Amino acid sequence: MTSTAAGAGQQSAGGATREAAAAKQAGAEAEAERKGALDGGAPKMDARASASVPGGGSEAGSKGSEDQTPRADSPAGARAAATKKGAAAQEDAEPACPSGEDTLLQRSEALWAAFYTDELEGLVGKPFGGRTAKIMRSAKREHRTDMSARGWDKYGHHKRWEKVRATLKERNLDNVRRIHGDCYSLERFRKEFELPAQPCLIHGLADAWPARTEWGLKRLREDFGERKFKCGEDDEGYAIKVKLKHFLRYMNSDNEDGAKLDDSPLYIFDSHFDDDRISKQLLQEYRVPHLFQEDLFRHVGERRRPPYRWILIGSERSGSGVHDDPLGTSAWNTLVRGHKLWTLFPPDVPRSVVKGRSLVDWKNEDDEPVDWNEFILPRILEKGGPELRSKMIQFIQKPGETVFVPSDWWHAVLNLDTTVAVTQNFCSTGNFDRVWRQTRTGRRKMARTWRRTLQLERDDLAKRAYELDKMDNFDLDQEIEAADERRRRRKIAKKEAKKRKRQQQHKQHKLAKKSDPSDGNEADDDQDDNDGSAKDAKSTGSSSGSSDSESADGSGSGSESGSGDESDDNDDNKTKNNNNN
Ligand SMILES: O=C(O)CCC(=O)C(=O)O
Repeated sequence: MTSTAAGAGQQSAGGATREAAAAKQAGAEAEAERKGALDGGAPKMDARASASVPGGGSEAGSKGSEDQTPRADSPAGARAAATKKGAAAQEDAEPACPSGEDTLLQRSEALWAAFYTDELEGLVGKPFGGRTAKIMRSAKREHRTDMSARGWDKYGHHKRWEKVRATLKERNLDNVRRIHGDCYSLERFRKEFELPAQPCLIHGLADAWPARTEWGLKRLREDFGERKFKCGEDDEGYAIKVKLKHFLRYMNSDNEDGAKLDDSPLYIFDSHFDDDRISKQLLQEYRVPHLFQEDLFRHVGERRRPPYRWILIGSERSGSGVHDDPLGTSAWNTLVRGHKLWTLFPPDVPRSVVKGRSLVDWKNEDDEPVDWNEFILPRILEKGGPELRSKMIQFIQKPGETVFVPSDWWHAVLNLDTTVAVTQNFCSTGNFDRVWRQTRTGRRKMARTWRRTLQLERDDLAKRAYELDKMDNFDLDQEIEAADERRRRRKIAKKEAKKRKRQQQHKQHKLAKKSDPSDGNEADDDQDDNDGSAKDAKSTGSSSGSSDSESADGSGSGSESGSGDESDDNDDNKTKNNNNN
């Protein structure tokens, strides 16, 4: 076991860390809360809540009649309903906040440290090696073709991780606004956070989720171990999938192929929640919080809409590189296990500044999330000075907490320990303008379908879309025609280039034959054909040299580019990405 793992294990086994000892009282409180969550202390989701689980298609506020009172199926809504008689005015329907909200929410710095437990310690399973190691090596090779599968520890992050984690904790600004979900109706939340696009950390939204008790690694392995989850992407953007049981063995291993030594471990980031029994089961175990029920992409249809919900399982040092979310959508992200360090910058900070690629010493460094947090961000801040620093929001998310990321905010996330989370992206009335403007250029044909269905279901928004187009002098139908024409021309140009290449090769062969008449046979023609087939073989991305039916599955079945009807030249077609986007 590495020193990193041992450190985490001690915290877990001993039930106390140095910091926790220093804040004994606070730590005890935290431990009690943690135990409550892990031992089944969290209440089960009530029947009404489970009736509108994510897969259930329930959506408040559809057809333009946004429900302005707290939802009756939220804890706050239930309380409000119980205490209010008759039709109370909407303003009056704001629920009472939990007592001592401020002190409860502004937890001491030492408190979160007490939460460090390494669930992996309790995960007794088959040892990592042989076939599993081979599968994971293959996944690594496909995910990082620029690196050898055995070179994932070359920057030695694991050796200094405890120190780095402590430094990150000290450096953490902890300046996010914290609220309690019970204190907010959708209307109030929209006014205070969605419309002004202000990030926040929300407590209490997941208290009734079965996931809080059920999404321990042991149970996930027992029930879903045989299911494949996406843990990376190959160079062409196709999903790399492995069975959960293999991934968990990888996470739990400190041998040369294991995640405990990897600088930036593979990260499960899976959006395929739609069709199989397991997805359905997972969908039953959380619910879309009452603040995020409006889901306007729903009108595009389940098959056609862009990917929008992901389950995330990652080791310490894995994470998400700095990015903004696709098509101007906002996101909520609820952590079920572990701790995540979040860093956010507002949309007005340029991409090149937040990425900081010019500040990387490429010979000796990488730009994975762990590198960005450890070295690149301090350089970005040094260069950007106090003005940039004042724009940054940074905090540590703990189990049960939900982060709201408004449209177009840059965000980077580093997993500080073993984490399990769920996240969904959405378009609502609150961010519709931004999403429409990006969808009409990023997913033109889908935008046209969407506008058409909105006309039936939310005519106010269909009208708003036309209004925005008029304002910006944008003609969607014309754009689609122009894009089709561009695509047609590109196709022709490609075909012609291929033809020219073939003719040239043919000429060369002929010349060669002339100068050496003995060297002419059918193999020459085969040569031409091989060009194409070699390329096909590469693009299937199958794991090399493995006869394993369970080798990392880069077959492309998991491509997440949505409908596939338009491969527009826009970044926004890309999905949310782990690691480096
Ligand atoms: O790794 C994470 O939890 C962050 C996920 C994220 O940034 C995203 O889904 O856009």
